[in-house]
Formats: sequence, structure tokens, C-alpha cells
Amino acid sequence: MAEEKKEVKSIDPATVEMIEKAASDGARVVFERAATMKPCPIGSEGSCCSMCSMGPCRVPLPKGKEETPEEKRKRVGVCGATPETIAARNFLRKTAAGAAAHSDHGRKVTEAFLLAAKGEAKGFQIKDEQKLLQVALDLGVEIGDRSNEEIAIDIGEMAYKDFGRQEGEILFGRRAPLKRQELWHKQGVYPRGVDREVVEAMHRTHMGVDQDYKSLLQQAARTSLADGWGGSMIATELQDIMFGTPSPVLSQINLGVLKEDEVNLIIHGHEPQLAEMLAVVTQDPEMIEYAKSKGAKGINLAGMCCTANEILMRHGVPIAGNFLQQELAIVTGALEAMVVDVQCIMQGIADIAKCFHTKIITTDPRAFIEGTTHIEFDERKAVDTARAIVKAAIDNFPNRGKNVRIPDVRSDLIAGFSHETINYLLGGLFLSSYRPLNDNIINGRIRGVAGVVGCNNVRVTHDDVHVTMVKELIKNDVLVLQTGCSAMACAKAGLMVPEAAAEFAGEGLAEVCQAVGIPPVLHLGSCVDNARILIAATAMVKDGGLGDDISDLPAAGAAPEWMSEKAISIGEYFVASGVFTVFGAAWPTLGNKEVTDFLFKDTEDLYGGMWAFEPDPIKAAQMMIAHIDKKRKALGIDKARERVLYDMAMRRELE
Ligand code: SF4
Ligand code: MSK
Repeated sequence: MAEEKKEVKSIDPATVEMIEKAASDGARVVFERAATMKPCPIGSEGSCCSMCSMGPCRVPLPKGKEETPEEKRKRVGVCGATPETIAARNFLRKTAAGAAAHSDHGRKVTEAFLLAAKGEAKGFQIKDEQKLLQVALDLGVEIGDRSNEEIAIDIGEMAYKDFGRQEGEILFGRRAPLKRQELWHKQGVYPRGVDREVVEAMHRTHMGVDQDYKSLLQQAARTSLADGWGGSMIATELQDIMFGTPSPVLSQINLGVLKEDEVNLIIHGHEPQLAEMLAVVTQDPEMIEYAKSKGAKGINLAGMCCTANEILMRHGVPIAGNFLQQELAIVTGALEAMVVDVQCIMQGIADIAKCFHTKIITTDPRAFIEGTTHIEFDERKAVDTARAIVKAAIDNFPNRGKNVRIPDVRSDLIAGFSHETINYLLGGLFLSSYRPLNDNIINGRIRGVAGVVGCNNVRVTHDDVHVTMVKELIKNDVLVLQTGCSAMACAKAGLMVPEAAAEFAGEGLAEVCQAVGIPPVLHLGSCVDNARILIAATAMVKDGGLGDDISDLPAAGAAPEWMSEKAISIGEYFVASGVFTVFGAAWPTLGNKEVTDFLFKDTEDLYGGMWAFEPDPIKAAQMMIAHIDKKRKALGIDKARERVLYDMAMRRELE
């Protein structure tokens, strides 16, 4: 870890209040566990190999002295694996794990999509016909006078096969700019199906297989692309068709959305199928009556982590918090049930729940937690399962104790900025396009675009790194697109309302936001919805004036508080798609100069994008701005920015 844990645990007052309550209640939450569990310095820098039982072998850089070539030659694992091979293998395995998680999410969505199309999943349907037809056109599925269901079955089957594609190229790769696709061919990284790429990544990193760090890192690029342009993109597109493409929606965020007099139910994890059904069932008058019969005034559904983002984007369901707040929601003493599906669920919630009355309900056949209740979700019986879960939460309401404290902290936010919405808001219904965005970048009102995404990490001050970075970016006229827990951090800080433009954004960005009526920081959804950023970037390229590849755009990416292997996969597919991407918190190859140099420098020659590591959010934002300015210069639009004078004609043109 490059940055030791800071004194201040969080900038969020609700989080600070609940950390204090947890301490006085004797509940040991993540913030406390982190204080006693220091990260292993060798493992965190990628210098430990445990791929076989002759190890684990540790090959850290000797500190404080220059290493002789002879000493370096001897600094290898038992099998002779060099520190470069060990660091690159670790990096590739993280990428593969992240890609697998996103893509298994996408596969589960595809299975639900097929059931819905065949009429075998009561309660699920094809909600967005326009998007269905657009995806059909993209994939070459015949439309004619066929029913939506027939078209959807073809799309679902094509997508399902795409996961296991043994040869050829993934389906949605064809959406990327042509120049990008040519580059992937040239570099030999155009991916086959994600299952094959992940299996190959695991094989190559097995003891004694691929032992050239550049070759291992090439497989990391290929595997991550199979996630971003494959598994994740399939998840996003099919979810939109099935549950509706998000459009702007007003909601609230933070622990203060929990209600003292209602049954509180939190859905936590990543996949939206059960959450969609809970959103319906919690509104059912019969269930509300049942809640009243137990002494509650109603049922309050809220979200946590990316499942929260999914139902926020489509239904405006409020969010109780991001990753590091999951245990704290239980600490309020007001939570009847926390329902979890997959990914980012701390096992610690099971232990914390023992101090309160909260029921932890696991629902996915791939994710059990010892000591919790399991009610398995099956799309074929979606309504029944959702009702059983809501009933279990209601039945737990009378068990709520007296030790209840809900922080009076919540913020308004506007979410729901899908690619389609941005297109519509900027270009209008009949002229949907990115033209106005591109024009405002060319004329310099908007300096560039940044995708700021990813998790919380307890090794840095909760939410602080996200919020500081994003404020610095918008102050410098960079429009920010967000997903995941990063979006939640900025929403809590009040950056996702239109008024934030006047308060926090630079003059040019503020003028554009005020004219269009959007916040300077746009919420695009969950972790898999980083695919929306790829689609938005491609749309900007296709609209013209900003080069002919994603790597030409004045754009950058960041995950300033990342912790999950999924973030590595996301960052790697951003880089392999041509985006300069800065991570904070920690960097997993710092123990090896060759591998780090390759990722931070040489990668730019291969893909036009590269990685960087900078834990200081202001410095990281400045690196992104410098990159954006470099791209502006290369496009010859740097002068336009210098000349921006907001005369009346320009203001009228904006309005
Ligand atoms: Fe050590 Fe080599 Fe085994 Fe890794 S694969 S644990 S470096 S012997
Ligand atoms: S939930 S992957 S902590 S963003 Fe997607 Fe948040 Fe990171 Fe999980």
C-alpha cells in the first residue's frame, strides 16, 4: 500500500456517526478491522507468488540499496520465475478474476433475458423495444415482422454463445471505432469469448507456462477487452432491454434514507433481477398491509453498492450507501433485512448482524455466507421469491430493539444518464447526437471528459479521494462520468444536482450544464455500466471532430479508491481501448520496475492508452487534465480553449 490509513476515516458525517455507534455497541466494523490488519507489503506490490506449493516465494526489491545484476539474477522464485513474471502473473490473475465476475453477471442476466423472452419468467418482459431493435441491428438479427420475443430469443442466444466463443471475435467488438479494431488485430488482442480468455489467463499463469511478462500482459489486455466489450456490455444492454434504459430520475442517498417507522429492507450486491422484483413487490398493497399488521407504517426499500445503482437508475429507489457503509447500515439498528446477491458483500455483515436484529438473506446459488439465511432466487419464480423475502423482513420488524439511531444525513441526486439519455439531452429527440458535446469540447467550454469510477478502500479516507478528484476536474471544466461506489461518494457530496454546476464547475462547463440542465457529474450506473462509457466514447469519435479513435479524445479515466479485482479489469480495458487511466490507493505491480514501466509507459505505444498510479487526488486530477490538454493540442483545438470569451452571441447559442 502506498498510502497508510489516515486519521480521518471518512468525510461522510453519516459514516463517522455510525463508526462511533459501532464502537460503543461493541460491533467490530471494517474500519476497526483495518486498523489491526496491516496489508502485507510484499503481496500488495505483486512480489509474492503462491502458484505452487514449493512457495510461496517472495521476491521484493531490496530497500535502501542499489542491486547488482548478480543479486538481481538470484532474486527469483524456487522455480526460477523472475520478479517480472511473478508481478505480471499476479496482475493477469486479478484481471481474469475481475473479468470473470462481470461476465458471470452478464451470463446470469442473459439466462434471465432468454427466460423472459420465452415467457418462462413471470414478471420479466421486454420493456425497451427501441433498444431491442437497436441491438438487433447491431448484431445483424432479422427484424422484419417478427415479434419482440422472437427477436429477443435470437439476441439472447447469440449473446449466450458469445461467452463461450472459442474462435473469432466477440460480438460487440464491432461497435468500437474501426481504427481501434484494427489496432486490436495488430496487437493480437481482439478477444474471443470471455470464458476462453479467462481460462487461458488461468492456464498461462499456472506454474511453468507463460513466463514472459510482456506476453502475460498482452493476455491481460485481451481478457479485459472480453469483459468491457463482451460480458459487461452484454449485461448492460440486455438489462436495459429487459428492465428499461435509464433516464434522468431524482432520488436520495445516504444512511438517512432509512426510516424509523417502516420496515427497512436493503438489497446489496450487483445483479438487478431480484432487485427489480423487490421494487415491485414492496409496493404491493397486500404486502404493505401485512407490514402495517406488524406495527410498521410501510416498507422502505433501499439499495447498497451496485445493485443499488441498478434500481436507482431505473426506479429512483434511494441508496443507503456505498461499499464501506454496508456494515454501518446494520449498526443503525433499524434494518430488518439485508438481502445480498453477488460481489462486494463483506462477510463481516454476518458478524455485525449478530449484535442487532438484522436478517442477512443470501439469494444466489453461487454466494452463501455461513450463519445467514438462504432464500434462493429463481427467475422462473421471481415474484414468489421476492414476496418470501419481503415477508421475512416484515416478520422481523417486531424484533427491532431500542438501540436505533439513523443518521439524519441524506443528499438529493439525479441519476439515470445512460448513453441514450446523454445523446437525447444534448441533441434532442429528433437530432440525437453527441454533436453539441463535441462542439463544446472543440470550442473549449468543456475541456474534456473523465470517467471516474470504482470502489471505496478502507486504506484511504472514505469518499475523500473520489470527491476531491472530481471537484478538481469539474473546476477545470472537465465533464465527469461516473459509475459504482465513486458515483455514490460524489452524490453524497452534492455533486449530482444541476445546482452543483454553478457552485463547483469552471465557467465553461457550468454554462453548458446550466443551458442543458444537467449536473457537471453524471451518474451512468453500476460497475458493468462502465460499458456505457465505452459506448459514449465511441459515439463521440463517430460524431467527428475529435479524431478517429478513442485514444484521440481529450478524455481520461480513474479509480481513485479502488479495491476490487473488477476495477483492475475495468482499468485494463479502458487502457486497451485507448484511455489514460489513473488509479489511487495502491498499485499491484509497484514491486517490479519493468512491469510497472511497461504498464505506465510502453503500453501507450501499443494501445494509445496507459496506466498511472497517483494516490494524491489533486495530483491525479492534474495528470488527467495534462493528458486531456495533450490530446487537445494533438487535435489542434488547444487554441480554441485559450480564446474562449463568453460574449452574448455565444451565450444565446448555448440557450
Ligand atoms: Fe515459487 Fe515458482 Fe511456485 Fe511461484 S511457481 S510459488 S515462484 S516455485
Ligand atoms: S460495488 S466493485 S465496491 S464500485 Fe460495484 Fe462498489 Fe467497487 Fe463493488
